[in-house]
Amino acid sequence: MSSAYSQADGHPLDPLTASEIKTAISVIRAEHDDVAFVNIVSLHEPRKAEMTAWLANPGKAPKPARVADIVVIATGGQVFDGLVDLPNRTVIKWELLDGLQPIITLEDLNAVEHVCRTDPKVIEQCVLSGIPKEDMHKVYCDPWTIGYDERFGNQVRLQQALMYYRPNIDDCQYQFPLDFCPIYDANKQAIIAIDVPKIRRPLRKANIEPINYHPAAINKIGGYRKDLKPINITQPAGVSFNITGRQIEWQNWKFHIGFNYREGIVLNDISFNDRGEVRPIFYRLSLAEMVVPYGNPEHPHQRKHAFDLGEYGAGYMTNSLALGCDCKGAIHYLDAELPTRDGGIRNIKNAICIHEEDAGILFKHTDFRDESSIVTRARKLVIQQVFTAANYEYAIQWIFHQDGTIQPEIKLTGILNTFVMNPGEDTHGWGTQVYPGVNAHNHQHLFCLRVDANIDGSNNTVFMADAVASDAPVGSPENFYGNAFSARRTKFSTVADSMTDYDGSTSRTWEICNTNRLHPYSGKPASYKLISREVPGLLPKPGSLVWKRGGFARHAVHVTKYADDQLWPAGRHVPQTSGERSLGLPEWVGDGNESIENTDIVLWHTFGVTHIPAPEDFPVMPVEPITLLLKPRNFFLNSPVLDVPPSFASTPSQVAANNSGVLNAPDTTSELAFNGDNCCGRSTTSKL
Ligand SMILES: *[C@@H]1O[C@H](CO)[C@@H](O)[C@H](O)[C@H]1NC(C)=O
Ligand SMILES: *[C@@H]1O[C@H](CO)[C@@H](O)[C@H](O)[C@H]1NC(C)=O
Ligand SMILES: *[C@@H]1O[C@H](CO)[C@@H](O)[C@H](O)[C@H]1NC(C)=O
Ligand SMILES: *[C@@H]1O[C@H](CO)[C@@H](O)[C@H](O)[C@H]1NC(C)=O
Ligand SMILES: *[C@@H]1O[C@H](CO)[C@@H](O)[C@H](O)[C@H]1NC(C)=O
Ligand SMILES: *[C@@H]1O[C@H](CO)[C@@H](O)[C@H](O)[C@H]1NC(C)=O
Ligand SMILES: [Cu+2]
Repeated sequence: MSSAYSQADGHPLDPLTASEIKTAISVIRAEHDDVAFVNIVSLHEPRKAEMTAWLANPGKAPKPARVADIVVIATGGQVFDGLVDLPNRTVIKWELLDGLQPIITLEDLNAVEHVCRTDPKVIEQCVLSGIPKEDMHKVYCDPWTIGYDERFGNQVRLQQALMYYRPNIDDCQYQFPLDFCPIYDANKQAIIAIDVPKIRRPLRKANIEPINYHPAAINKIGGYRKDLKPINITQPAGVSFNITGRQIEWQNWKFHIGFNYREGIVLNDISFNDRGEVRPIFYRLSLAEMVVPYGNPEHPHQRKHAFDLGEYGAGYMTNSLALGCDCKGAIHYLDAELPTRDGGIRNIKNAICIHEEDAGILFKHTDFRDESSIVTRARKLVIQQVFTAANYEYAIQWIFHQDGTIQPEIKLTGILNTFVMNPGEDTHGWGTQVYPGVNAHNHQHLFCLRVDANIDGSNNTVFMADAVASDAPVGSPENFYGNAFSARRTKFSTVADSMTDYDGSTSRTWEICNTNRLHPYSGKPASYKLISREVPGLLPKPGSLVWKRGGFARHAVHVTKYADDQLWPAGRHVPQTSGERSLGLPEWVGDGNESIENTDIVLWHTFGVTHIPAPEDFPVMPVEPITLLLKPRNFFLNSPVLDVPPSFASTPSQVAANNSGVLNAPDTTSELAFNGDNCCGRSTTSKL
């Protein structure tokens, strides 16, 4: 029994190992012989009370048991949710789901294209579009979740096939979209309907050059730029972090790096060693959900609003990363192990990359009197994954800074979702012609960051801070000159108080505070401030399908009281939810009267971009970054980076004594760009 159980020495939040996944599947199969497809086998995270007891005393407290969270599809198409206690090899929960569809896996997606190519009705539509029926091998589809289609409900498991054509196998198919949309039933493995628009739009004529991004295509249009010299990153003494299991230590930070099929990277038990005091900051951080609503109102485009995490999984879609391409320098990788549909194991090599980067100036000051100065360089630690959601790529970076700041950053790239347009057709502003005959529809990328806060302990309170002018008029005693302003702080006492939106005009931020620990100088509570400036509102209207299904996106911030298993704000099973009764966060918010003051809380932050496509985004989009900060405020006694060795430091007395100053970390690799040509400053001798 113990031979298949290999996790004995691991951390309770480590992802399930391949052997644990296999054990879980064999336990289920032994009891249920009708399991047709494995959908999910993932760590069922330990209950927080049990977990925090263990974290506080890993030597003595009982170690939380390893439990597998399982979803399977049975031969009749029914879906079961289960839990397997791994050490005991027992099924501790088994539940038939009604009207809920589990995540669509890559294998589910891959099944659709073949069926489309051989379906007579799809072939008929291809021929009507101008594709000879012998060319069906040149027809491709990106299967998407259907969103919710009231004609079919949610008892059958569906995908919608967005259709494309490739004249040549290496052509970018997104320049040849087709105008009809087959609907695939996963249980029947057949096309059950085709949505055909009233106005037909035949395949774009190949009378203009195809646009592609592969090397042969670039060579045809003049070749690659020749004026790039190599930039080499050298780390001659290796990296400054160490890793034990999945626990990383770097520059006073310590945390555990988890991973699951759904959220991808999950960071746990994040603490900072503040001059000897290990201070907890976050219990768990993850990107918990996202939704990409499209803005074209014409049927069936309203169905395009993918929940990429809840409907496909950022872990399931994760790329295997390559040295020097996705991450540069000295890289440490972590693999991921995930179940396959038939109960095997898929290993994603290099699913997560971990590396350091130079991060410019950390701080600097020059005394203008004598040019005595100090300059200290920063570096950052990056934990990264990249996932591909059909046409689009998302690079998720969790960036740690030396000053206690955590910066989640998402880089959007990949290819626009496109639809065919007739010559001269009016897009009505719902999209942009990015290439002749190619319409890229407007859309939003709205991400939900889940912040399970633990600022100096679990009793935290959230405030909203707005920079506002004094209410007192000019000439009044309190504001005689009219210049007064301050940060107005609004405490969130209840969940309803916390449901707030972004306001750039007041530089609005949110502060997660421990009001039990006041700063000795400022008198303010120890806190982490959420600074996020790309926070578009949800554009689909209240009452719309997206508004109902993606309740988390109705506000920039929601704060709820912590509860085990409240992890995913659009619900546990997202595909084909109708939004009649919004699942996830709206359920947890309830009537909003729960107290969230000085207790264990979770902050949900929805941020992102509204993407009005442009030709520069096509055929493959240069990275667009979206970033935000979780920044310590009134947390450290003073600047927490004074002890980072400077690159250069000179004092007024050293300047007066003609002593050039102290180089603490002489940089022997930087050099003048143009030898002898003093282009960039006063000093020709320094190598700063
Ligand atoms: C697993 O077995 C142990 C030891 O027999 C028992 O104490 C524990 O309650 C069992 N766990 C479950 C979930 O049944
Ligand atoms: C920089 O890297 C390139 C390979 O990318 C290598 O050919 C070259 O020798 C390196 N240069 C130095 C100075 O290390
Ligand atoms: C990891 O690094 C930290 C400081 O960077 C050090 O205190 C700790 O002892 C190291 N741990 C291991 C296991 O090397
Ligand atoms: C949180 O506050 C409650 C109520 O005041 C208290 O009982 C509990 O011990 C506190 N928890 C922590 C971790 O400080
Ligand atoms: C919250 O509201 C519900 C009904 O609206 C009520 O039953 C409950 O007592 C209220 N709770 C608090 C803490 O006010
Ligand atoms: C410092 O150097 C300058 C010129 O290099 C010289 O004029 C000055 O006297 C020196 N000062 C001291 C204190 O040595
Ligand atoms: Cu976009």
